[in-house]
Amino acid sequence: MGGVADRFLPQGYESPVSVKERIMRIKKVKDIVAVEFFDDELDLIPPRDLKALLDDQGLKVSGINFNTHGRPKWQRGALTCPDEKLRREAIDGAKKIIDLLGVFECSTLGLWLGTDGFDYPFQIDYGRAWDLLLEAIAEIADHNPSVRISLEYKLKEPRQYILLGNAFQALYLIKAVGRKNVGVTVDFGHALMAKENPGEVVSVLAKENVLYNVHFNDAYREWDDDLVAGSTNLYETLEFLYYIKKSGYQGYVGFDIFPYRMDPVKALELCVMNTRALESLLSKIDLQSLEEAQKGGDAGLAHQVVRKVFFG
Ligand SMILES: [Mn+2]
Repeated sequence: MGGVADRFLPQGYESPVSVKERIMRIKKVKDIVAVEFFDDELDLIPPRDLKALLDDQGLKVSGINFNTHGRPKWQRGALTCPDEKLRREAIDGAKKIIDLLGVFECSTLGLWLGTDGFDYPFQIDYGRAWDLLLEAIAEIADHNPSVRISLEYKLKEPRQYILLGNAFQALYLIKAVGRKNVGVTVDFGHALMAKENPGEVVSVLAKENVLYNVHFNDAYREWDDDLVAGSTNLYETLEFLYYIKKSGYQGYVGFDIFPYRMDPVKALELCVMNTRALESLLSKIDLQSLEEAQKGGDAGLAHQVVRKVFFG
């Protein structure tokens, strides 16, 4: 919502934008009911002041994410940091956000662990790293079992390999840790990047009751492009939304985008317009014919059913 930067223009594509101005920008977009943010926003504004600003605009908080990637002390890992003192600070930092969620009437802590991973062969002992990760997630989950811990996987970046790189590594962690309040944030672009089919992932995670949050965007697959949702890969996007709906998912669909060279309000408006238009296309699919085609595993028949919503 403003001041977006990348490594080629680290000072940002526009001057930094205040929290209040960013909230006002969000409010300009119809149908946006909630915001999700990283905890470092709270370095700029006290929690109660931020809550008041959001209340003034009628916006809820869908989740707060713990920023471990933007703090140099955790460059070699946060929950798996080899320095036990810094690792303890990371676990306690997550718990501190959990304790703050009540202020925002929010029950979801997002964990995207961008630095918990490795860059080179032989750099870390994978078994030890996974033990540390499992122990840390268990401790964070047990801190308040009524808070949902939503793990956002991503194949790479900033690390060359992130430990939680795909949906099934996340699902393995959830099964191994055995806590009822740990689930997954599926980011459409992260799924593409991991060579996953986003619709399949949503379907399986929902079946396991661990689909906690959805980040909707688009990408060309090689990278986490964070493009406007519904702008690039239409069939797979339509299928993604189909399985979100079919699974009975009751959570938020959030837009996680980086509109570097685009007006952020316009980009967010386009996300909403595309989502609404895709929902309307979904309602036009002949579900009975689709299910018949799927029973036989016939791609030709299935495609014939779905293509009609695009081509009539
Ligand atoms: Mn995301």
